Amino acid sequence: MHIGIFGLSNSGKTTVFNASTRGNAEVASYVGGLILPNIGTVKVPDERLEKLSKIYLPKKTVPAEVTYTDVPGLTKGMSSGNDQQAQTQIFTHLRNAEALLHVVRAFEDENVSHPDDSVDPIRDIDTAEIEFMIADLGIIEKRLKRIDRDIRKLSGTDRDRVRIEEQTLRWFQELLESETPLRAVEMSDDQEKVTRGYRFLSQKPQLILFNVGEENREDERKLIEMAHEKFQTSGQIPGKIPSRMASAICGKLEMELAQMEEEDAALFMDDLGIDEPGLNKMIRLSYRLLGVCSFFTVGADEVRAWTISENTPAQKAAGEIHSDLERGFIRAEVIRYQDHIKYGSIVEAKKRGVVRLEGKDYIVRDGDIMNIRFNV
Ligand SMILES: Nc1nc2c(ncn2[C@@H]2O[C@H](COP(=O)(O)OP(=O)(O)OP(=O)(O)O)[C@@H](O)[C@H]2O)c(=O)[nH]1
Ligand SMILES: [Mg+2]
Repeated sequence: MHIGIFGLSNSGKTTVFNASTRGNAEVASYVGGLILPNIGTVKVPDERLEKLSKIYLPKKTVPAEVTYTDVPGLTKGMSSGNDQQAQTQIFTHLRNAEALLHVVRAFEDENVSHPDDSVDPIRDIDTAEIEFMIADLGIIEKRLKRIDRDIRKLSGTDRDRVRIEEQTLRWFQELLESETPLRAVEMSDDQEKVTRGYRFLSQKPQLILFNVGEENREDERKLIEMAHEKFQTSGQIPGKIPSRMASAICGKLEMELAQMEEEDAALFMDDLGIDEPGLNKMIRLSYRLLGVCSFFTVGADEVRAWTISENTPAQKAAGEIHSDLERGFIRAEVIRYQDHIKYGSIVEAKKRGVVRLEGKDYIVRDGDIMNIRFNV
């Protein structure tokens, strides 16, 4: 599970990266013309896991994880100027990510320069989106130049496949030329299959994260609403995987919070009138953006969150724990998290009849607590 952080230079990417990974990277560095990104793994905060842990007092509590990659920012004219090579490298790192976190500057600070010389978050979202669309177009044009020759060389189903690829790419080309990002369109399975390998940037799910200053924290809501309106981002809609979401944090404040001891941080948040760091929400949203959810296993040894794609059947989910559990799957004992909390223990929950036995095709839901019965 891998998320790429991008944005214009000085938008606060490394600040957000450091706060979430509790790291101290200075800048994503260039070494001999090569970009070395900062890579860090983050535990997904989940109060359900904490509550289960308080019930079981296990030796180990293992949360779900997400990996973030922080690359240098885009600068003005990068796609055409001398920095073209740098941009190609940055985009290659981003293409390898499953979803993107777009850090957008919304803080004022005259000591921090902006590549466009003024703070204008909505404009910056457009700027980055256009760079993505230009890059995607470039890839498509290059491929289309040679695709006829390939089609002539091929026959049968291979030729059919490349024909579908060609049609899909021509359609994408039209969309991009009319400034429609590819994440906005619905594709057939065939179209998806023949274009998957391109890993287009404008197709990746995206979380827009406004980095607001301490002095304009109250602008958060306004910015998010603007993004909802202008970029059709959505909040968390149950049962639906959104392709673009918007949220906000105050990077500088989060950085300070991340460096404090837990108790001091709690006091500090009390003063600010917030009940959890903004980063937690950001991490949860980006986890969700990946189209994944968590189920739990519980016991005296370990209470653990497991990451699965939404709509995963029980047998396949069991394979996430161990391949033997998938191979020898018999049934899954399943209890909803809320029921477990309500009745305090599985034994009590069983008495109340809320522990169900499910077969291999049962679609696991976010927050299910599972015990897999298997035989190998
Ligand atoms: N005032 C203020 N400054 C911030 C905030 N977030 C980041 N900064 C400052 O902005 C500057 C750039 O922050 P970085 O996190 O390095 O930005 P970046 O996006 O990683 O920059 P590049 O990697 O060069 O693209 C630093 O001096 C930060 O201290 C904020 O919320 N408020
Ligand atoms: Mg940086």
